[in-house]
Amino acid sequence: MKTYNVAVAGATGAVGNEMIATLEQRNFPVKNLILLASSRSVGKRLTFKGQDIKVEELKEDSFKDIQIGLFSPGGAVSQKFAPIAAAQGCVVIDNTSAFRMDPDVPLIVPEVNGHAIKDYTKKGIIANPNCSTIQMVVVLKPLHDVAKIKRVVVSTYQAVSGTGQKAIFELEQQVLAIYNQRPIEKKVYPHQIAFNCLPHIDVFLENGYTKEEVKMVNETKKIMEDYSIKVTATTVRVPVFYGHSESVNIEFEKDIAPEEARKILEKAPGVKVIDDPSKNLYPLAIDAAGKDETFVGRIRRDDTVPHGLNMWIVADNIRKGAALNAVQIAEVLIRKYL
Ligand code: NAP
Ligand code: 3JN
Repeated sequence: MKTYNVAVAGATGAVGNEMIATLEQRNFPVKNLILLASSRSVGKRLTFKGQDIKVEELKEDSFKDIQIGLFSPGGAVSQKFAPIAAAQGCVVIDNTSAFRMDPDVPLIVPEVNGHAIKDYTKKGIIANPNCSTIQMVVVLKPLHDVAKIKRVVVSTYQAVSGTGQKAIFELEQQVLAIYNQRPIEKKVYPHQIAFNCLPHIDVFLENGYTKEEVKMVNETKKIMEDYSIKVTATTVRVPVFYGHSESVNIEFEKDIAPEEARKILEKAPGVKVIDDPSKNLYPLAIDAAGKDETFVGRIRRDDTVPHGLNMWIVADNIRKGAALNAVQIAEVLIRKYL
């Protein structure tokens, strides 16, 4: 079997760590694994298949003889280093927003638009979408194919792991401080996140929306390859460690009954329907954590519009929302092109 030299850039982060675990769990054909992070992490060691690997500093010469780069070192770092890696023949799968809306960079969720991976040749870069977009489009696409979506209204309930390792620590510390009646510290978020909800993810833009909300709108259209779909989003940070949840309202062109939607989604790749309210069964973040599937439930009619459905979509934001989706892209890449 052909094997590949793989680099993980941002290896010490929440996403990078999960990428290493996902490569191992899915038995990706790795010849050598190179782990890259900032100069702060040089000398740290991480484990891959029982082997201790030293973390190296991400530099311009880090990509000699590397065929695949899985990137999550932050937007500015990807912006600089992805083209440098690509110029050396490394296909970069980038988890940041740096290249997502670049018309010469495919933005891929394999279950939805895997065919577009072929366009990686344009820049040597493939973009991984935002986590909240990924879990929504794996559910929207099979429904769109049957009843054509006109408009989507989404509200998210996003876990702190989406902000990285420091935010996971901040939630833990605030819960402990409150339990021990000590004052809380706020370093990552502008407000207390423990026992609270913050309608604020990424920075605010002039139009009153946050950048996270705008990413969901623009990325959904690009991945679904349909710019006629109207999307509006409200993104909210909640005190959950892993697993983003979404309330999604969909207006279709044609009628689609909840039972039909359930049947379609039961057959959809990467989707699992959990929808039996009589037994209190619906998707939960704590159950989705560590799982590969995107879970959907609470599928019901929205009678306020001619052809509307409401549903609840949950996935592990660090797995399907980031690391797993990136490794799935790499799997298609090696199966078809490398
Ligand atoms: P994190 O836990 O804070 O980790 C950041 C990683 O980037 C660490 O490995 C860090 O290395 C590395 N890094 C920072 N500055 C660097 C530099 N100058 N050179 C090389 N490496 C550098 O954050 P995370 O949650 O893993 O997220 C990282 C990025 O992934 C985010 O900024 C975002 O763009 C993307 N992301 C995407 C999704 C998605 O929706 N698909 C979800 C979450 C994150 P050190 O440990 O050495 O500092
Ligand atoms: O907040 C979340 O739940 C997901 C965060 C993603 C994120 C965090 C910092 C920078 C991104 C992203 O993937 O869109 C970025 C970015 O690259 O813009």
